[in-house]
Amino acid sequence: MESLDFPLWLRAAHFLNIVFGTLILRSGIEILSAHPKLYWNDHAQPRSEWLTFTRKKMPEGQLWTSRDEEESFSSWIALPGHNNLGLGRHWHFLCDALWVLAGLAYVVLLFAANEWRRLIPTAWEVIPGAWHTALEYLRGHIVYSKTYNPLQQLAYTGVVFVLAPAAIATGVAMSPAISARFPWYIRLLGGRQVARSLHFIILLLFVAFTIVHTTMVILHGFGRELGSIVLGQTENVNLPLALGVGLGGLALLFLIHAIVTRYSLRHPRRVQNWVDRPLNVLRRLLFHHGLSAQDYSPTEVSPYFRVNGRPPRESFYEKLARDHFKDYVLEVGGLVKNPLRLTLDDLRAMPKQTQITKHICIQGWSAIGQWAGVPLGEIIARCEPLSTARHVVFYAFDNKSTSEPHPAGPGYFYGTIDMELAAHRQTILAYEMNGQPLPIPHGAPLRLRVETQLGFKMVKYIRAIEFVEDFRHIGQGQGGWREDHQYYSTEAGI
Ligand SMILES: Nc1nc2c(c(=O)[nH]1)N[C@H]1C(S)=C(S)[C@@H](COP(=O)(O)O)O[C@H]1N2
Ligand SMILES: [Mo]
Repeated sequence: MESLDFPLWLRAAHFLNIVFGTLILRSGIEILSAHPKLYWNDHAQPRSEWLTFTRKKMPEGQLWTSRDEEESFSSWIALPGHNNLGLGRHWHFLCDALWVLAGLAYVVLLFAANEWRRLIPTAWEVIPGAWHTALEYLRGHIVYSKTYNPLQQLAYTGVVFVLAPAAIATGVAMSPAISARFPWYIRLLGGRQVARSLHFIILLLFVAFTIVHTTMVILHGFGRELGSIVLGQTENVNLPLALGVGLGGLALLFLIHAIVTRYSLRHPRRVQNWVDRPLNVLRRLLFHHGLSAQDYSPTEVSPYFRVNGRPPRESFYEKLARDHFKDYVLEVGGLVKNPLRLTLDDLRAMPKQTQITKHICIQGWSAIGQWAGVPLGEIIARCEPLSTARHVVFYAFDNKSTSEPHPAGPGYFYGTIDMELAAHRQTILAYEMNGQPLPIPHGAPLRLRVETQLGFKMVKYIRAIEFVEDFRHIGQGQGGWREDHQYYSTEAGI
């Protein structure tokens, strides 16, 4: 047990870690490209970023949206590359789940097989020991021993038991469902954008570790180390075989990346349906059912709130807007006992709810705003959906082919939520923002707020509401305009 004869399960775990780790890395970079800016404040205040990966400048005094800030990264660094946030997220979450599973199996086996002893330091002497080893290395003394030296113990334990859990903890903190249900959790971390920045720094630490680790392996004696990690041999290593297996593993890694990348770019809908949809079972379980407990204070309201989704350009909308929406009528229909037609005055006469919440856009930015309007539950109580109604569809006034021909796409914006989210206490039809009538860029005259979900679910410029049994016959059948055209997952709790 004191030698480095790695058992097969440990070598397999090492390889899986490389496969999932690199896929997570590239898909993570894809996600970053959708909002290539990092902040320490949850207003994601423009020009307050501490790090950016874009040269784009947003025009002053003119409406720009967060889609204009997106970058397109090469497939060499991003999975799949070319501005495909939806697909990047599918791979990121799939590989996260598999990486966590493989990691748990590894840790369980580590203890079951008593392998943990060589990895986990058992005495505080490891700290001065690691320091001395580091000094030795810096002096050019490569100290090879059959057991891990204190520096290795510290580094490996740190990666497995500190860095990996920290990556998970900061990743989960980015879920709107978690931050809505447990606002203290992101406060504890210093905010959502702090969690996002830390998530990125953790990535850099993983990369730094991998570089140093690989260098050390080479310095310690490449042949012997390769023998132990691919063949489990430390004595009399069969070097050609070790090299063959090692290179074979590397080739397999490249092949996996190449296939996943090409397949995603060619068959985005299949990736959405086959990779993402099965994952929704897990995502629903973890991120669907909690209620939002957000109650930020008025002093926390963001000085600037980004816009995503440009206002409608259709003349009938522009006419409504010119008349301050006095002719606006919200149509409520579908599988309901009482179809409704409600003017803004009708809506204002209903019970009013005000909430200060954090908006989290799928691209990465956040902002805090105060919203006031009618709880959707009030509408549900009045229209009385039939028992067959399972989803609520929100149809919008913005035709994306005119409001945002580039880089957006065809058809009118719409979105759906299920009856459970519709009944949540912070699900409202907002007609006010920060104490003012809802501004046009933010969705006048009426927009949805579903405070446990990503921003794209919160349809602006609502024209009509329909209760349906299924949404597969609407649009391209994915549950919303962004799901249809950007391959987002309709399950938007993370
Ligand atoms: N009608 C409509 N609603 C929409 C969108 C859109 O393009 N059209 N974009 C969504 C996205 S992606 C986000 S993040 C929020 C942004 O809301 P805001 O513009 O008020 O910040 O609106 C959502 N609702
Ligand atoms: Mo968004």
